[in-house]
Amino acid sequence: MAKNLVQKLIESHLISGEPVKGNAIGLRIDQTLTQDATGTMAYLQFEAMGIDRVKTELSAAYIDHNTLQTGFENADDHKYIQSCAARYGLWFSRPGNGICHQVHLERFGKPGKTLVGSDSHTPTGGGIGMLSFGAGGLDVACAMAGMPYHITMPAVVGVELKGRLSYGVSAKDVILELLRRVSVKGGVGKVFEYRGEGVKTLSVPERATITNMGTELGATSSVFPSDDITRDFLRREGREGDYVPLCADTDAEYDEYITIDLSAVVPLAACPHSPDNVVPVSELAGVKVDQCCIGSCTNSSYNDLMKAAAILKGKTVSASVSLTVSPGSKQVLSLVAKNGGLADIIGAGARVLECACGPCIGMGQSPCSGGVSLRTFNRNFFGRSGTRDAGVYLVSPETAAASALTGYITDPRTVKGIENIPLPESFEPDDNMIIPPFAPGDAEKQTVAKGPNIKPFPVGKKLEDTVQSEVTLCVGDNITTDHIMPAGAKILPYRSNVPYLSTFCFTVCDPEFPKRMAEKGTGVIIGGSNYGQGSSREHAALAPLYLGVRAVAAVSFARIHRANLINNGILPLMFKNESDKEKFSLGDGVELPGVRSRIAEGKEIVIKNMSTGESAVCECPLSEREKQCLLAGGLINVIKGEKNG
Ligand code: MIC
Ligand code: SF4
Repeated sequence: MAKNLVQKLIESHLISGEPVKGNAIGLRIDQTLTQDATGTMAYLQFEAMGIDRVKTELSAAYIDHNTLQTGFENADDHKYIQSCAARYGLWFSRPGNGICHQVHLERFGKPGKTLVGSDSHTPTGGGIGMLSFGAGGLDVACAMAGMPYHITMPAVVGVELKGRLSYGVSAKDVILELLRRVSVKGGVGKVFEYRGEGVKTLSVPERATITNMGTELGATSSVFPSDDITRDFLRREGREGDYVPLCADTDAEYDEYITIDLSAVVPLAACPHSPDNVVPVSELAGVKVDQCCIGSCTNSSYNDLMKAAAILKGKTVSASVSLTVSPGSKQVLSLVAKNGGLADIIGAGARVLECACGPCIGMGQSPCSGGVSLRTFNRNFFGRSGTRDAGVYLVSPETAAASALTGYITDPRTVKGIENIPLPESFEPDDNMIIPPFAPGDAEKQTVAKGPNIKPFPVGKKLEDTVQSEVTLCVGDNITTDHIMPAGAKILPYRSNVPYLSTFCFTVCDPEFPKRMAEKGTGVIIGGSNYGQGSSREHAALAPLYLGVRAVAAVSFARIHRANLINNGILPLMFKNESDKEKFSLGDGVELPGVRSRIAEGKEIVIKNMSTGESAVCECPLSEREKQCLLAGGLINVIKGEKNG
């Protein structure tokens, strides 16, 4: 039978389950990556498993998020991660070397391999034909320990690309077009596989922009075929040997079909506060801009920056705009410097930041009060920029650069000079900022360095037969992990200190939540649809666990967050009738009678409202493995139980 590329990649890595849509499957994982904001927890969990050395083909640890060091905390985390890499056989990418997804694509990613990363944008690897997933730290720790990665067999969407992009239109506009059509929840349970003639017109960095931001669709992953363009990219990276051709069979079938005519795509922008709130840039023309930020794992490649440089060349950034540029990697920055782009960027008055996530995760550069910020990033969730009343628009580098010059949102098709920037003949790779794994024998002699801010992670307790609790928070649809566990320069240094971090939990929605939880010691959260969208940060489950959250009852869940809740023993319950959500208000006493046996038997769960006498029926579809996790109070308890006999 003819197969699509996703089916082929899954079948070549299948360890358990039938690869039929909706089934629980386990996949062999070839590579892992972590970044520093989620890495500390992942390595603490890996250490708790008592494994001597990573069991993957390749595991890499990156420092790219928490690079603003206003105290000892981030520096201590970097040191801890570096020492774990040395001790357990990982590659270590030093701070300054770049954003994990960009560097992984440049130096380590291989077509046909599987990759799990403790960052939701890990599907960037799909740009070179990898099957790559974002996951919570514990799932990455398990993959490092050689365990399979468990997902629900996804539906595969065949995205047929036709034609080629017109002048001033970029790959960013393609994924924004998809977000406009599909929405931030339209991709849940699906992998987007790109195909068709238009694929050949896109370079690897352009493909990676699309697979990177496929995460905002809620998708499990996104993937492009591996073809001559992939080979050419790898050759320029000095890695042609890593190339393998991969594509779908000619008459392969898909669960869904989407067609995008690249020549009909126009410059687009996602308006505040959601990546799917997309309109043509031309409709926003004339909106006054305060800040433009070019960078992030979505748009910080050599070509992205050189295109921006071509627009900025010989001009000056508008007096009312602050323009920042953060290159994706040391490789990008070096080449842009060598080829004159950096001089044009600096000459125009841009503020050049280090090769890191930077403003994308609120590590500095918060916009002014009520400001309009145009960012080439992938997320514009409420409050993420660090300025609550700022309006963040997601755009292409061309739109950001053009607008930075005029001071108003500007359609890049109206500016001249966006040359077709070719890829450099060689990316001139230099891995001097990547420390290779220590050899067995040497690795065991390395000691792990744990600073005082690194505290043990919380562990759940065995699920009791009846849970008695109280509604401690009611929230609406599309709650992001940035609502649950905000990031930013002030809070991120505490990613290794869950007790302290938890004092910020949900404060974006309700400043009293942590205090209320501390008083009650137990709680149930009532949510809407697509609860937990966005980041893979396990902290959005760890902090609620620490505070005593027992269950989240919502209309639906985002994939990674649901997995993180289960891994940490928090029940993800789905209202059978959406309107039942209205039966619960803040402060209502609730009871989940017989919940332990009902979970074990795969039955529906009833939530009784003890204050009003009403009740709601919830579904909680679980694989066998997930059931065990919830019954034991989390995956760590299951693993420990298995080890002890
Ligand atoms: C993000 O873009 O939100 C992050 C920061 O990269 C997160 C990871 C984290 O919260 O540390 C992600 O996307 O998973
Ligand atoms: Fe970093 Fe932003 Fe990419 Fe997350 S989305 S990995 S914060 S650049």
